[in-house]
Amino acid sequence: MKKELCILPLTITACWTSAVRAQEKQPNTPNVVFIYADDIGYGDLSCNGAKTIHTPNVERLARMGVRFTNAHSAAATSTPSRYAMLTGEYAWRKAGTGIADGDAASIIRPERYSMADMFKEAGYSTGVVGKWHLGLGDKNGQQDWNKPLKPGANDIGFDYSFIMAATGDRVPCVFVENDQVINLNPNDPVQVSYQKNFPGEPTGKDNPELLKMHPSHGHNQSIINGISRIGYMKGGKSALWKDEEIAETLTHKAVSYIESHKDKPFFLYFATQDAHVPRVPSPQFAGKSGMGPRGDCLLQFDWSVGEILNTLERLGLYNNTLIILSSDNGPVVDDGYKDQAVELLGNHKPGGIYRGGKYSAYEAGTRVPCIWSWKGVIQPGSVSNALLCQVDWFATFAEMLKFRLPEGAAPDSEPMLNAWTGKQKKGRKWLVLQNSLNNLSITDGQWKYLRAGKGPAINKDVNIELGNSMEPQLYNIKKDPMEKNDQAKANPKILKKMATKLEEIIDGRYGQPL
Ligand code: NG6
Ligand code: CA
Repeated sequence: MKKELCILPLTITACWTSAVRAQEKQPNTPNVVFIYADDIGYGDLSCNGAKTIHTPNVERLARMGVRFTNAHSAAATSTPSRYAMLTGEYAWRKAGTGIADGDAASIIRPERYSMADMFKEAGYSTGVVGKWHLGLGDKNGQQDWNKPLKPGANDIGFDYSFIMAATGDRVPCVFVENDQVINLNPNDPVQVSYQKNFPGEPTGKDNPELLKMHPSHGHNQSIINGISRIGYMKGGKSALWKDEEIAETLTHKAVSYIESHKDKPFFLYFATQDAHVPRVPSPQFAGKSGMGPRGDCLLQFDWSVGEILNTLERLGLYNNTLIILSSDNGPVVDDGYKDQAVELLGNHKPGGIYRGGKYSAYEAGTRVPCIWSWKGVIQPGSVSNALLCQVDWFATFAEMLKFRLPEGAAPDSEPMLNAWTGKQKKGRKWLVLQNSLNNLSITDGQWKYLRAGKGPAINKDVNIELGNSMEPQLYNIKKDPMEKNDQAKANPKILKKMATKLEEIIDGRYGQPL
């Protein structure tokens, strides 16, 4: 299927003049900057009550805008959250949207109408900098990393991309700029396999003596910069990133993107690697939090936020920029490396008061930090308890731009501009969420029903309750936000109502499967 760049009733002229319209329609066409953290939990930031970690730049952003207390990522892990955010479709509707390997093919295919497509059509420049984790290339495991990796971010609506293919702990450990691995020496090509090692290459499993950071579980394959990763890679020495420089590199790219696009509307999706594993802060932050590398990476994230804010302020863009900060899923302490995160945690509660964490169907899995700031439109320093989800950003931006989406685009995304700008305290009527095993839950803001599903109750490696159970669960989230008292047996009527609604939403898809 070919992507319809502009469908009826939009006329070709409307398309052609969209850039002009975009400029004229202020304040409906603010610049949009996402700062999207990785694995940073609700309780990890001082604006949400953290006491032992101080994140002043995030606080500064919160003072400028509205801070949400009940905003969710669409899933409890990265790939499905990002998929849902950029397509406006719940990821559980689409096979192959689980945590992607580093050699996964493009998960959002070019024919899919994405959020970036919409911004582009509305006359925006569109850029993505940072963690991608949505696959690259045409076929799983078949990429030639020494040639253009197509399709990629530039084929789903981004004019500019500077990305990590997957995650910091997955090979290949290289940056990809506009489809091409950068700093590559043609005499030392990159090879990647998620099947088997390349003969003679050391691994974390067989050569622990070569490691500067040891895995606690998994992460024992190719060794890059003294850290063993998921997957095998060989070659590309000149292209390898240095882990302690990732935050700086990405932040500087994001800053220069803003600088060079300041004169017309732009959309920047800046996805940090902090505080995902492996946590290797720059010397500026190493040892500064007293909580080990995880805490240091939270400070580093805050620094990145500060750099973005300083840039927007310096360029006089505050007045016409919508700044959004959030995270792709909840927090995890030990996610596979012995980095002292558990030992040095002290009283810090990465998920705030909430149960579970990354991977989990319980609240801490998806209830993430979230701030929207837009000078002149959003009341500074406000707080909203509305039930909201990142899957709605797509339709909300369409509402903001007065942009008519093509039929079938963003099928699960609800336009909620008044809620996201803090003007209305009511959020979603129903929200469906997924944990790492695609077990679904549904909430109406008061009740939360967890559908029965297979899987362990706890992931012992990461020490997180996943919410999987062969019995359905029901919690009164309003009265019992910590999900302590399962009400399933006591409230069969509510249980049935929630279960029925969930099945209805599962069955009633509006768009066409691609
Ligand atoms: C898990 C990894 C974890 C992390 C996660 C993805 C192991 C044992 N664990 O499979 O370390 O990489 O995938 O995280 O390999 S996410 O935030 O990108 O979804
Ligand atoms: Ca994540």
